[in-house]
Amino acid sequence: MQVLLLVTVLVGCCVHGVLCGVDNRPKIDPRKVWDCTELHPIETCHITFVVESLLSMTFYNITDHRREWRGYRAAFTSPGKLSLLRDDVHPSLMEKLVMPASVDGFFRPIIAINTQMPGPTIIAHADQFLSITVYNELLDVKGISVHWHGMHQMGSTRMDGLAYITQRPIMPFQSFRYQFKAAPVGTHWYHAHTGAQRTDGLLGALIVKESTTDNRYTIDLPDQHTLILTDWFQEASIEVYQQVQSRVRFWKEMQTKLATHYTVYKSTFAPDGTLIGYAPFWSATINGKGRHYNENGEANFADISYFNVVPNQKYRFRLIGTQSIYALRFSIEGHKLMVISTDGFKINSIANVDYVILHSGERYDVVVDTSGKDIRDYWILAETLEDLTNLPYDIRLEHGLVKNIPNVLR
Ligand SMILES: [Cu+2]
Repeated sequence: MQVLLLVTVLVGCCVHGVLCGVDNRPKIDPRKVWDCTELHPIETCHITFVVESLLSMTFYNITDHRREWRGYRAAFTSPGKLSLLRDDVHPSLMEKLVMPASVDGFFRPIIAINTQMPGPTIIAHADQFLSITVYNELLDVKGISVHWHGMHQMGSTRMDGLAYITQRPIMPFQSFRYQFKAAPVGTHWYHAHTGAQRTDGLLGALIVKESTTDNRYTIDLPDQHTLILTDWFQEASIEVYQQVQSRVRFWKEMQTKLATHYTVYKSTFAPDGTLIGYAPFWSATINGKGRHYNENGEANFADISYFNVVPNQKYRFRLIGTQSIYALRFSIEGHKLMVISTDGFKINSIANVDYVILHSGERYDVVVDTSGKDIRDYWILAETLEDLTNLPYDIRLEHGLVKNIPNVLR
């Protein structure tokens, strides 16, 4: 009788997956690029997104497509070099670990897709069917949805990803399968369409390739030359939004000073008087990497993105603006740009452009010509547009950063 009872208890545990090591979480596919163009255009491309609450500057171990619960916090100890903060972890473990994003070198809650931020790049044929299953594994028990920015969704309105409008949000530990045709061609993206989740990292590039190559450029590698630009704050997006929308403006300084002495951040403006900074700029990143600059203009050790090119070629670079507040002026040191398309639409090319300005949601495809250039690294710049020349000193100090130079063309 005693034996029978013991067996019953064990079976009960297995059913709930608690003691038997059963993990019911969806499996994580770690690939950074889902290249659906490897399939025939009439074949449906099946993609899986696992959306999770993770931390920047933290490594995770993925074994058998499942992420271990514990993370390993890291720091930049010299320019671009990450080290684990715990010395009881064997260094060889680091090679096995993955970091969703180092962003600007600061530790912060983020939202990752398949343990990556930004999420994986999707590359599709024109008119190819995509089937994307999105699992909501967030810890904060909120619904999510994913909007496919730029997709016309002809005949598939229900797949537009607008929570409470075209679908119910995907509730915690549930999933939703988006099925739609990748059209029109061009540089597009996807992002959360609920609350402030987009600017915490629930986003990525969605590239729909033309069937023929445009002769204005020779090399089009969306897996390598897609640049996701964003502004990045120390606080989770919901805190930034709450402060700004409650009309108290931004009061971070108050918490470190006497209440009688606090300074609320004062908004900054463009040279033409346009309000552009209602929360202080902190950092900008390209593809989840960038450096933070302090009030003296000194950069920290955070890693930056590198984009490989060779001489005497014309490359198509695809720029995607995904910021929450700040527009960014994009340029490449020593190179003029040729703008060939915007927001996914081809335009009559505009050559000899010094810079393009990207607001949130905007895309520009530019041709970078490497002919006649010295062989060396060139800075890629993403700068805010604020006029800081006539501001009182304390606001400059609070504002911190004048110029952000996060990335390199090499
Ligand atoms: Cu959008």
